Amino acid sequence: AFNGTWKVDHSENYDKFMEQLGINVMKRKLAEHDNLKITIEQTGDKFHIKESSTFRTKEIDFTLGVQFDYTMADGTELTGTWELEGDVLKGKFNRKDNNKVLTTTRALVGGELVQSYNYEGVDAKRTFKKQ
Ligand code: MYR
Repeated sequence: AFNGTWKVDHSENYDKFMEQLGINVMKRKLAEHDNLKITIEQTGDKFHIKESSTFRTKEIDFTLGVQFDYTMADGTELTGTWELEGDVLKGKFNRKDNNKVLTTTRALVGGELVQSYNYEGVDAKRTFKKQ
């Protein structure tokens, strides 16, 4: 059900979230308009993600419950896992540089893909529309 190509439509509190991550204002301004597009291909418990934005294109493979590494667009390295709880994908990642926790979820809400983010007490949300 997550399968498809999803293009970011709007974000809530994403600037504050990035600020909490320590991303400088210039990069935050660019990231607000990153035109993020993700293509999700799920086969059983395996996911193949194609990420494209004004920053980069990137392909990611992971298996539910299996730890993997991910580098954010600003270069920050994370390691963690995605798990499926009911219909919601729940991600728990640790920054490699300070070991602090970043959590994220993906859920389908009224035909849109909603991704939530939390880092050190700050929540954000990005809503994606299917292409
Ligand atoms: C994926 O499933 O797309 C790969 C793993 C994603 C890990 C969590 C992503 C957090 C991104 C935060 C963006 C911060 C702004 C640079």
